Amino acid sequence: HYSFFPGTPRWPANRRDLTYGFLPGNELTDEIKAVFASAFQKWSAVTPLTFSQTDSFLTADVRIGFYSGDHGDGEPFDGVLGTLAHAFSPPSGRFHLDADENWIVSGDVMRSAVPSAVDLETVAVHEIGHLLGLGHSSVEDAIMYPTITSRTRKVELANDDIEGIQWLY
Ligand code: TQI
Ligand code: ZN
Ligand code: ZN
Repeated sequence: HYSFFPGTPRWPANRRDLTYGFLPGNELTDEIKAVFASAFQKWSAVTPLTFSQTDSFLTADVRIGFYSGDHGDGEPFDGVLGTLAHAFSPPSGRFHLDADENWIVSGDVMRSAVPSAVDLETVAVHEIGHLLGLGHSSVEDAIMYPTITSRTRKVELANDDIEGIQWLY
């Protein structure tokens, strides 16, 4: 079953059209940006929320960046595997990914020759759930289930994810 953060934080009713921006300097390819667009689309399809990319990182509602190791928020990344990414509850909008992961952007993560390959969209869909206010779920098929077996791709929302997000919005 789905869960929420303590106090059930969510984006307020007057902030349902959210912008997202990428950390300047990360120099992300269009292919990587398309992965994030697809991940946001999974959640906008089942809520009144919309997401659009902005070039103004500092004023974006959701700020996405790839960082290595200690990056100043008290939750350092740890190199390959371990923590892959973290996102904070509403209305923080901070969405950080570990730059040291072997991110798979397109192609089949299950067939990757790299044992530590991590599917970017799988992690993005999960972290956006956190950004919107979902905690972890006890349902194994849910996007918000807290663990994943390696080299897995899971990007479709389960009924449990949809019920949780529709309770919030
Ligand atoms: N990052 C953890 C996560 O997003 C961070 C975290 C731990 C957390 N406890 C939390 C966030 C409690 C909110 C509330 O869950 S992670 C997965 C999964 C991670 C893990 O790097 O471990 C995914 C990131 F589910 F696959 F294990 C993304 Cl998809
Ligand atoms: Zn961080
Ligand atoms: Zn999580």
